[in-house]
This record gives sequence, structure tokens and C-alpha cells, in this order.
Amino acid sequence: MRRMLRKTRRPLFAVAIVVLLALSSIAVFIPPGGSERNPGTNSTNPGNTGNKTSQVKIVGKQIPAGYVMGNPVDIELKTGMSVLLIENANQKVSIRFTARFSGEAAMVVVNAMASNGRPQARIGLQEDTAGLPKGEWMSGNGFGTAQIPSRKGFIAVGLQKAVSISKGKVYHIVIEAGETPLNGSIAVLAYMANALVQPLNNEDPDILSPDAAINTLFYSGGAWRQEDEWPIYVVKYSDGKSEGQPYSLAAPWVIHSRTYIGQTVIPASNYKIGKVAFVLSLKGQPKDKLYYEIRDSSNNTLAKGVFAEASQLTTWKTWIEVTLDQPVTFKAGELYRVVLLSPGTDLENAYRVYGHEFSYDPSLGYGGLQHQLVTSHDGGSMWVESEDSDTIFKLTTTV
Ligand SMILES: [Ca+2]
Repeated sequence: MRRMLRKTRRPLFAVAIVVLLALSSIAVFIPPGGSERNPGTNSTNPGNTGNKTSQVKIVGKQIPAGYVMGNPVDIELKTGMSVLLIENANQKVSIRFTARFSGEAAMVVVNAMASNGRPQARIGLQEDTAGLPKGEWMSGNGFGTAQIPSRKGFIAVGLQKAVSISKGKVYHIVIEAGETPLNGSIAVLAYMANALVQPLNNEDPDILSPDAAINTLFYSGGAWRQEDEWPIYVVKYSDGKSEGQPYSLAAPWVIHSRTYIGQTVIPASNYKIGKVAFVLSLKGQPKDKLYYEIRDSSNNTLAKGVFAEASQLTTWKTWIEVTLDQPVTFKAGELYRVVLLSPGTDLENAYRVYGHEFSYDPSLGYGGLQHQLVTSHDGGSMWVESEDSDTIFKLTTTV
């Protein structure tokens, strides 16, 4: 058995984008389907992969019945990404987060682009004072500078001096003009709405890690304003650890004919699944229902059934949850694929399932590399995991 870890890259933002100006921030709406992931032609990829033993962290917790596992971050279901604009030397953006680790932070990463000109940014770490950045760089010079490129992407900035971070404390990554006057403007990307979580839970990779402080803030020159947007960031420590919210896009994948989409899960503990939920929408008028299957690492089907009828769905995104006829036991360290399929459809009349992708570091996304979005292009014979992506889904445990 061979294991395929190749990342299937797809075009980003091949879409018409409607830009709305709202105060200092710009909301970029991506119309439904506009950026859909349409993997389509990957037939050369081997699949049917066995257990992945590397990267697997098993914690062996007892999970109570009724517990919700998964990655239910559905914050961006109706809209798109948001952009906060730094247009002059008075304006700043802050990414607020609760530290998951204690250590020496040596580098910070944000997602940004120059909306015009060739601006230089100063990016670094500040302590928190009553929810706001303290106004001074940690360690005196716990910041770095970066020329912001015109293309959207991740910008990693080494700090002039590493700063000491304490687990459980709140910090701010502050982004501001690195020159006066600012030579252009800096667009810092975030999600349209906030999710009070970090995707990777180091203690239990099967569930998200709560973070009541996580947010994006904007300073117009007068006062800080909380934007209630999920930030995109990574903090890298000098000992090699990293933490953050590394996804930079929520997007749809199309389920049609022989293309099946779902989530591969290698549980960190033993539990029984009673309910499964995904976020779905319609594309055109599919002539078949949407079905689910749960398969094991040998591609045996453990459970299957109808997941949704076309009449339950619209082009708007919505949660659909089904109760399994019989609970399915998930064992720690084994590989399971929870997948959706609709063989009697075509590309234009199909179902969409939603997920997050384009992460700076997939090991920081939901479940790390233990849990990944999975695709089959041949009706479920071969499976290809996408390490950069995770579906938006829930698994509810039962007795
Ligand atoms: Ca993942």
C-alpha cells in the first residue's frame, strides 16, 4: 500500500469578487461556488491508503456520549473573507490570541497583501491590557519588518528579539506601518466572522481548542475597535513549536458522479459515532440524492445511507445532520473515512460540501495531519487525502 501525501493545488480566487467598502474595512464577498474546489482530474493519484503512523498523536481519553467531535467552524458560510486596510501610519491591526504554549516566540506569520503601492509593515508581539494591545513591543524590539507583496499570501516576520510567551496568557500580533508616510496600503486578511477557537487542540486533536480571546482588532488612529473576525496567524517558537489559526479560506468542494468528498479521521481515543453532520449546498438540480458512507482503512463500508435529498437544500449553505442506523465504533489510531457521494449527478448538477484550506502549516489545522479532507475520483476505490484542508463537520458520540 502506498501513501499519497501530495498536495493538490488548485487555483485561488478564480472568481469575480464583489468589494464592499464598510468604514475602514473591506468585505470581500465570494459568491457561492465562485471559488469552488473542483478536483476533477487527479486520476493518477494512488489511494486506498493505509494507516498513517507518522504525525499521529493518540491521547486515549474517555469521550462521553453526546460529545461533539469535529471541525464545526462554519463562520464564513454566507459571505467571504474580510480585509482590514492600513492606509497610513496612524492605523494598526491587532490579532489577539491566547497562547497555547510557553516559550520564546521568534517569528510571527500573518496573511496580507499590498492593496496599492509597496508598503512596508512592522509586525510584532505586544502584551494585552484589558483586551487591547499594550502599545509597546515586548522585549523592546519584539517586532520585525516586511515589504508587503501585491499578491495575497502568508508573511513571516522574524522578531528582532525573541519574546517570552506564557501559556494561557493573551497576546497581540500588531501590524502597523513600518515607514512614515506609508508607501501604499496594507490589506490584512481575516474571516468575515469570528470563531472562538483555535483549530488544533494539542490535548485532544478530535475537537477544537476554545479561545475566548481570539479576535481581530482595528485601530483607526483614535481607538481600537474589535472586528469580531477570525484572524489568520501563526506564532513560531525558537524550539520549533508553532501555534495559531493557519487556514486562509473556506471553500466548497463539489460532489458529483464518481467524485466523493469527505473527511479522514484517525481518532485520538475510542468512541462510538451516532450522528454525522456536514455543511452543504446545491449546485444546479442534482438528479440523485446525497449519500454517506463510513469506511475503514481496508475500504470496507461500516455504515451507509441517505444524507440529504436535493429538496432539503438550496444554493445557500446549511448544516445537515443524520443519525446513523447503528452506531459506528471508532478506535484510537485506526483510519476512518466519513464520505459523501451522489453517483447519479454531474458536475453542473451536484452537491457542495464546505471546508477550510490554504493553511500556512497544515499540522496546525484541525486535527493536524491526523484528520484531513479526502477525495475519491473513481467512485471510492482510491482515496487521496488533502493535508492542507479539512471539511466543516461534526461527529456526535453515542453510547
Ligand atoms: Ca487537518
